[in-house]
Amino acid sequence: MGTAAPDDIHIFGLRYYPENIIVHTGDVIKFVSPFGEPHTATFNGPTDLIVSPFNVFDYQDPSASNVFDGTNYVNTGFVCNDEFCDRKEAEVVITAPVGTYSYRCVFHPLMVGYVTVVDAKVETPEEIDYRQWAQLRNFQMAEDIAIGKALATKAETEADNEDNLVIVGTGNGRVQVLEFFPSVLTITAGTTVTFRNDDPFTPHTVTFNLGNVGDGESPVVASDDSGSFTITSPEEFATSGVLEEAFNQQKEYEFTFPNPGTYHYVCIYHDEMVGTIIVTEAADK
Ligand SMILES: [Cu+2]
Repeated sequence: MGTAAPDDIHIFGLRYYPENIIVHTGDVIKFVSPFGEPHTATFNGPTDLIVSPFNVFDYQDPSASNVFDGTNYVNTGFVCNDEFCDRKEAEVVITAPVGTYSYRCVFHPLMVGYVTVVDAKVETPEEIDYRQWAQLRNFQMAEDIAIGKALATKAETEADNEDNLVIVGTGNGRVQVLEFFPSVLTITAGTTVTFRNDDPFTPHTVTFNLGNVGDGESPVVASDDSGSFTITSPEEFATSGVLEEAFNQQKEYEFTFPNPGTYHYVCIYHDEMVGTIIVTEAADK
């Protein structure tokens, strides 16, 4: 489940690798998630994910049975390599008859995998040559990393060409790029910066000084629900709240910086995402 690019851009594939697996009745599929992003493998789960992606916590725990007979609900629960999940791997026993079955991740509406059960007399690719499996997996990972790099280049170019714009991650539902573009932006005092999430399916926040959050404040609730907020000092807590088109249609937030200083911010969901705004004296002072 999921992949990551080896170099400096944080690209994550929202896909099962391989996406399609061929098994016999009685085989056990092991789902492993090596990264922090949570996933599930859910058979006969919810179908309204794109409409209401945030009912996902209903699916946090594994279903009572991990035996999939072709018609029943089976859910691995949250799987990831992070304290957020109880487990890094999960197994599903396939007892379904010959046929093709789909399953999906309740977190990521476009993440769908397929299990094809073949007759016992038919060899599966694993039996023919184990390397075929690895090759397919690697091919699909390489494909997604290339998509991620293209998305990153597009975001980088767009942010470069537009003044005072920070792109808060990008993605297409199958691949997510967890970066701020640019990660360091220098502006003069009094400038307003627009922060825009270009990934319609991944929630992000732009949060300054999480350590100084006050009573009754929360990083997921915008500092001002008008869509813009003025930050007066580098120590002040401020947040955009959740930016995600599919969830709440709030994909942009503006912050104004009247005072010089170095302002660090993070996305509370993704450790990879850290950014800095450097505010210099206004030219006319
Ligand atoms: Cu994020």
